Amino acid sequence: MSPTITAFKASPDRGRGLARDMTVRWALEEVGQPYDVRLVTFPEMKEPAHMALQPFGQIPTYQDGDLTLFESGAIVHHIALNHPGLLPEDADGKARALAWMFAALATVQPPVVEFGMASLFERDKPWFQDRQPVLEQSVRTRLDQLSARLGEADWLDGAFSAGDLVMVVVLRRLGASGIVADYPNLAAYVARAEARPAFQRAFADQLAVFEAASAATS
Ligand code: GTB
Repeated sequence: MSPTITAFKASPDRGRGLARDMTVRWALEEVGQPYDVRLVTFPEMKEPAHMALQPFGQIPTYQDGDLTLFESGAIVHHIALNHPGLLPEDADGKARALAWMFAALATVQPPVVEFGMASLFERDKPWFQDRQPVLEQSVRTRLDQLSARLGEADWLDGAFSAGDLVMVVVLRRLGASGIVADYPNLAAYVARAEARPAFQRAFADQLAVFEAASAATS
């Protein structure tokens, strides 16, 4: 039996691969695990059947046999632990890759999301002009530090790992802002990750879902 994940029936990101099912799709593609996708609407995500899988009424979820998981980071970690390809063989390397996953989600992502949400939803607010540079600086502080750590390396800690996968997912959310382009090594890091065949397959699959939903409503 293949695992089943959930994704937006019509993603608000218009197929740019920014919704979190992309993280899980990419991880599954990296390890060569086929999977099924169950598409859900926003109202369906708030119904009891989905809330039983995801207590916050969100996508993605992951079901494999008796196991149900939510939180994209936990799902990627589970996939990485159970298939070769996304974690180093040695215990210390595994622990460091996990640290990078946490760093992506707990240290880099918060300012990235706050900046993005303000750009989307607060442009007409009186505080926007004062607050946005502060939020942007918080993002740049983290990117300065990440850029310094990455240096000229291809990946954050040796071979490509789940830590890189999750970090790139977070950095991609800055795409429209152009901020990553100010950091040539980070821009190259994201491009290197996006060129991976597994990323390309995952991206194409989620885009096909969005295009089908658009065709159905036009
Ligand atoms: N921490 C959870 C995880 O990593 O799994 C976060 C999951 C999450 O935020 N899910 C979002 C969701 O289901 C979709 S991905 N939202 C519906 C709701 O809360 O009611 C976040 C997302 C949404 C849209 C864009 N976009 O349009 O660019 C990007 C990212």
